[in-house]
Amino acid sequence: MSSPDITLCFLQASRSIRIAWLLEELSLHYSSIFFPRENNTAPADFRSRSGNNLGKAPSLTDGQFVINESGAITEYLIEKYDKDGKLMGGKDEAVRNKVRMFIHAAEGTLMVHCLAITYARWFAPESVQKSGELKELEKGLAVNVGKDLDWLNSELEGKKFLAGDHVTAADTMVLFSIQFIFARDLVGGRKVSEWKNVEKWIKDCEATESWKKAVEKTGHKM
Ligand SMILES: N[C@@H](CCC(=O)N[C@@H](CS)C(=O)NCC(=O)O)C(=O)O
Repeated sequence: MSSPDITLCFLQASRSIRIAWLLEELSLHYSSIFFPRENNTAPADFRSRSGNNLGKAPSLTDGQFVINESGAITEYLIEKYDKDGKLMGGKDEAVRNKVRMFIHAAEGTLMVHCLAITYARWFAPESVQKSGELKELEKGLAVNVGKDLDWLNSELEGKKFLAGDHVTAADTMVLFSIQFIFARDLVGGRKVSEWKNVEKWIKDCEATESWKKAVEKTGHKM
């Protein structure tokens, strides 16, 4: 196979870091194009340069292909370049099933729950913000986020990473969701120290050489 021609369109403080971390784990050579945020959103040229018509990050090109959606990019990269299936958890079917579940839970459960709060903050009318009703709404919405963290904490019992002793796509997908929750205070003011296994796992993920390289190469900052 000729060497891949991979470019990651990287938006600051975004899910793009999931893909940079995965690319580092796979030891793939890639270029990263950095886009700063403008008023919280992707800049106008992101859409045209990335080939993502929705204007959302991350977006990846590999030769003739443009792939969007962090979960789909993850599956694409693993299918194509992770021939021994290490990032999917190896040969054990139960572990692979777990990794697949986390790949989807990262967006389909974790981000859904915490983004409900982000969107309420962004879009609630001023009257709701000022009346204290937003705080009440946030409190209700944060219950789901707290339950997600309880679940993750129990999944991590006795494990260094989500699927065992090495990084898999479960970690590369889920870490951003969890960092986002605490960086944006989306669990009712509760601190990560309440979830000891999650707290340790975040540190272990951030201590991997692959994570550090991904951050250095892309310029990622929450
Ligand atoms: N489900 C998509 C979500 C993509 C998404 O919403 N990305 C955000 C950044 S984390 C974005 O591009 N925001 C900029 C904007 O909406 O302008 C994925 O997992 O890739």
